[in-house]
Amino acid sequence: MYRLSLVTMMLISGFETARAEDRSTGFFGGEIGRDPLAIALSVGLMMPVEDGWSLRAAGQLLASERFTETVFTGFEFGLRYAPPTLVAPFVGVSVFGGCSSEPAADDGIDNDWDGWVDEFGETRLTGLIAAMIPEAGVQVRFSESSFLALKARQFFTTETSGESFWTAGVEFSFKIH
Ligand SMILES: [Ca+2]
Ligand SMILES: [Ca+2]
Repeated sequence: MYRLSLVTMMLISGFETARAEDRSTGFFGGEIGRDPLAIALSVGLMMPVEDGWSLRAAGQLLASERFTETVFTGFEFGLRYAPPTLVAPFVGVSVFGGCSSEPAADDGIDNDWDGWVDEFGETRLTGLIAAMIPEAGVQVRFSESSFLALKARQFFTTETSGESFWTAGVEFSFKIH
């Protein structure tokens, strides 16, 4: 827990530095794991800090056939190092926190505490998840701010079944301003 809060503090101070430089790029990616069958989709922002280091923040959907609740959505924060070459191997690590939910518009309860009972689209929380995700891969740059990456990641999750697994996937980064 101490290590996790230390990482969080490092990420927050890093994000403040990155915001000042304002050179962020957007990215989206998808990956799949075969044993167990798992899928992760992410869309986010990547902010160069210095000398090849980047901070990353993304919304992520994570699903696995072995999870108690199959699909979780949440946010991921991470750090990646890639040398500034045309073709660059990279390594990184991120933390993910998410939740799962189900429709709850017919149970007579205000599940989301917004003052409306059983309003259209109301859902109830069914599970929480956290994960630590080391990664490695190779990226090919098209310009200063865009690249295509092939990546492999290992998920260590708080789930009680299928808690650890590998995925492989692709990621595309693009300029946003
Ligand atoms: Ca409600
Ligand atoms: Ca309800």
